[in-house]
Amino acid sequence: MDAMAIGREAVMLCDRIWRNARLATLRSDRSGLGEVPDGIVACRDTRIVYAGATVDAPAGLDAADRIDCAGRWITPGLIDCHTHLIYAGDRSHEFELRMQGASYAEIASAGGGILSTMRATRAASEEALVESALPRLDALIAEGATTVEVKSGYGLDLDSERKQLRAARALALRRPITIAATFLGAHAVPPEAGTADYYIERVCTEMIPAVADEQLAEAVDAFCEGIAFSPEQTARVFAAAQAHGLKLRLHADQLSNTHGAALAARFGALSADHLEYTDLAGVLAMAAAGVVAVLLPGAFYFLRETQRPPVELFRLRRVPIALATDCNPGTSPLTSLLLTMNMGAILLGLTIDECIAGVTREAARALGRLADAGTLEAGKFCDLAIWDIERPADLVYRMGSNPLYARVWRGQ
Ligand code: DI6
Ligand code: FE
Repeated sequence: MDAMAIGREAVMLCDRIWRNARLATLRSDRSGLGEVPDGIVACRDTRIVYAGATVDAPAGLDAADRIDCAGRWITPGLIDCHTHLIYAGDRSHEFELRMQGASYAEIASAGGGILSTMRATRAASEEALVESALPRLDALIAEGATTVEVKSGYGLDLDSERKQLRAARALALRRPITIAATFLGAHAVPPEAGTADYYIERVCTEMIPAVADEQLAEAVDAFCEGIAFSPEQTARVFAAAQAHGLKLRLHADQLSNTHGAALAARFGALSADHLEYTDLAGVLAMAAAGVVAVLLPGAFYFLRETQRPPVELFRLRRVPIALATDCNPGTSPLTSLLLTMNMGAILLGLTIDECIAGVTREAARALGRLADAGTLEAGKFCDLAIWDIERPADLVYRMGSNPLYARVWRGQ
């Protein structure tokens, strides 16, 4: 081999390199946040080709575009793995009623709650749904979000659910963001359905097959709760979803213990979410099945819940913990993953590292997207958040200020 060929082989050219940075890689083969005090991230064709210590970088790694991060911290782009971002209407009046003493359940049974959002969502065009969701999405993006899950569940008939899912996916055409769409037809019983059983039948035999056929969602979720659907009805939804190759998520044990966590585990769901009332048996089942616990401190706060999810048991049994906004008009009008992390620490007792992992690596795991996102590792999408902070704890500590310096989605 001649010298030139050797020289050429030694050069590993990529599109862009972020250098002189401190990294929180979140790699699970490293302890804590997988911190690298003097690191670089290199990107080619939307994917990371190297993320790690500058001294360990492959010889000859170079790029035309080399960005000096001046010692700033880089984390994986943030991931909001549980939102109801697409909806129409306004529920601030219900908030006023709640502040005057009405309960969430009372408002719901008086025709408010999910059904009031359903009426507004049915009446809205797909474009209007996209437009009204963009400010909420932009708030998440402004804090470094690069992947956002979006659920349907305010249409509650096939055409309106389709419209909601199309609007969710259209968000990705309007902003540089990865959208993961989830079908939540089993969110509430629409008035025209009569009984819950009849509606669940429609969900299983008409809606799920159509959603799967048209590839409108990658996962199916359900609201398993005393005020919503029973474990038995939820099991029917899960069986239909599995028959159509869709992933499973579950709103479980939020307001009471209906053994939703164990049900999610029995079906091999990716995640069970909320989990305030989950008991030891539920935690053990989740641990055995590898179900991610998605904790939603925004809803816990907004509903003034007092029963905390069993965080110590999750830790002890090594159940992965993710955190998300649950952004929705009724119980968590929250569009900040930074504040979500702060609430995770203060209200739920999570550590700093658990909070940061909860909106990156573990959120990716909850979406079944760990191969593509959630850590700074070669092969994953180059989704980065670059922060003006001294220590990672700054991300969890602050309330209401945003230290994001730059956000990178797929290398751009
Ligand atoms: N759990 C919740 O807290 C929300 N949905 C759900 O499944 C409530 C949604 C709403 O009130 O609009
Ligand atoms: Fe939710």
